[in-house]
Amino acid sequence: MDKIILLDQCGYLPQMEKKVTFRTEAPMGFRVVTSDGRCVFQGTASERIETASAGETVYVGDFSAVTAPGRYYIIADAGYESDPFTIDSHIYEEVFQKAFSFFYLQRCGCDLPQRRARRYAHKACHTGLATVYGTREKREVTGGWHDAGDYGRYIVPAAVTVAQLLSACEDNPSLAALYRGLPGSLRSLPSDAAVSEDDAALPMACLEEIRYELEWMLKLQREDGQVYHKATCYSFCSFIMPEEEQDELVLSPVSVTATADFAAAMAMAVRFYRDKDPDFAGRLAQASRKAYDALRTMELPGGFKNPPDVRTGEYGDACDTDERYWAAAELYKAFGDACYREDFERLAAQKIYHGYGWEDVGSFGNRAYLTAGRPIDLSLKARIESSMIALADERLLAAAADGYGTALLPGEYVWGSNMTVSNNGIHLYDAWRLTGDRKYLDAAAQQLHYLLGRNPVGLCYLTGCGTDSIRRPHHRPSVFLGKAMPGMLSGGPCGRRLDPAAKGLIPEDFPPAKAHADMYGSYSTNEVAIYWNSAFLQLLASVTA
Ligand code: G3I
Ligand code: 9MR
Ligand code: ZN
Repeated sequence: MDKIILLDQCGYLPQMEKKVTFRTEAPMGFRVVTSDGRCVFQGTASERIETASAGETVYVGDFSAVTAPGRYYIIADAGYESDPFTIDSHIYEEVFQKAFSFFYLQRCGCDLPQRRARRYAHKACHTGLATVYGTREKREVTGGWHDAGDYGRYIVPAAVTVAQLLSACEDNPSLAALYRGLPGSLRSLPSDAAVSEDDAALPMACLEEIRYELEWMLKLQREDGQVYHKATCYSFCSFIMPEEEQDELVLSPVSVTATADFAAAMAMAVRFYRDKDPDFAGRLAQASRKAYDALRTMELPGGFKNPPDVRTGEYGDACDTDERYWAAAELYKAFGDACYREDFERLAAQKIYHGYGWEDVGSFGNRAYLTAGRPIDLSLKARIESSMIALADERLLAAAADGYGTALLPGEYVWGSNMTVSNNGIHLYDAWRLTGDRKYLDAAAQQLHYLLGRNPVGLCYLTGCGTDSIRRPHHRPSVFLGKAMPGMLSGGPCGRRLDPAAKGLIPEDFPPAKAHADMYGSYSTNEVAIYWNSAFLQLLASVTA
């Protein structure tokens, strides 16, 4: 039976707004009760919200007045009980730790020893040379993180993931500093980067993990500066462990989006590594500028398309202007050359772009320009800010019309909808930073609560967290080992049936926010991906900062 009371299964920080959804026919009285049965709050869920995305009318209650740390649950007057939850100022530390650990466990090209990876230990995978598509040239491209439930490694999502993880560290350095990696991981820090007192506030272990991806990305840049789109096999393998995928690796052709995103992510990374490792930062800077120079003469209209015999993820994107926009802003911030500023201002004069996802990356550009710390055009600054606030205002309206607080409209439940939920939260957070208006921060936090349990499916979408979370994600090691790796965000409901499992299991007329199948086969609703986890982590870090 469907759950009647929906809330964040992980819990709330004491000062957070706390809303709860009741799937009842009428307003519902409820009590917040401690685990030993003491009632600490009594209220009525009286706000009636017709929620189109879930095909339901629900009632919403508010227990923000409960702020004392503790373990609680909710009892409705009609007798229904909620999942238990915790109120505590440290509640999200473990969530952050788990979701960040995912990146270590996705590492490609190195042994994951048992003392660190436990059940998910495996031997080095994908260590063979890759063939440059259509040639006999071979290149060494080991390293990086597997993209998702498959073992491909793709530059476009990699760049976005790096940018979001760095943003998470920047927005909430003290949360990020608590990440110490998996058991034993500090031992693998380079000796000159040993954690000292001074470094206590710096997310060393996070930066070490992100560097693992950056080192791989550097290998995908061609001598002329252009960047290969991806390193994968020709097709997806079956549900096997990564080192068992022994098919030939192929480097798909270069693309504009890969080259631009690469330039941007490298430029962004420079400022995080400059003090800790100037040589590495220098390599990043050089690679970034070289990619940007190459980009000036690159034109591949229509975006990247898989060669006929390559059947792995495409990450095709017909519009590459927002990627150029992000690169120009990020290089201006990192290096200060007037040409980068001119490029950005020329593109921004035509359109202000937004987006923190693999396909739309404009928001990274806006952030970089606004925080460049260098001369910028003040009237353009004002236009970017008001465009960001207008976007957040649209999202605020959508969230208010949804009984679960999500800022998605019914038509927006696409493949990876949980990424969009996360990124909507970040747009709302951006508006909070610009205006100081608490309503944006509260709405941003609602996006987090939706992901962690206050949703129409009634599951915590992050594996291994909460009382009732995703158990059968489309993720090869999890399927092979029969146990969901912890800390992974499921892609989330998808309004269209885009895989055989979803077609077979989800009725055609099911409402979009419920169109999810916690089944291994459902890659369009229940896969995982590095850029979904990074979106989640950036949202988590920002709203709890
Ligand atoms: O862009 C259109 C939009 O205009 C339209 O309104 C909307 C309506 O459905 O669809 C949008 O296109 C969607 C596109 O993503 C952009 O969001 C497509 O329907 C949807 O099929 C497509 O899904 C992508 C999927 O690959 C299939 O290509 C996901 O975003 C993307 O995250 C996913 O990525 C895969 C990799 O290919 C392989 N590795 C796993 C990874 C995660 O599943
Ligand atoms: O595992 C693959 C997943 O990462 C992709 O998102 C998905 C869509 O491209 O494809 C999955 O692989 C399936 C393939 O497309 C068809 N044969 C079965 C594969 C595993 O379910
Ligand atoms: Zn691998």
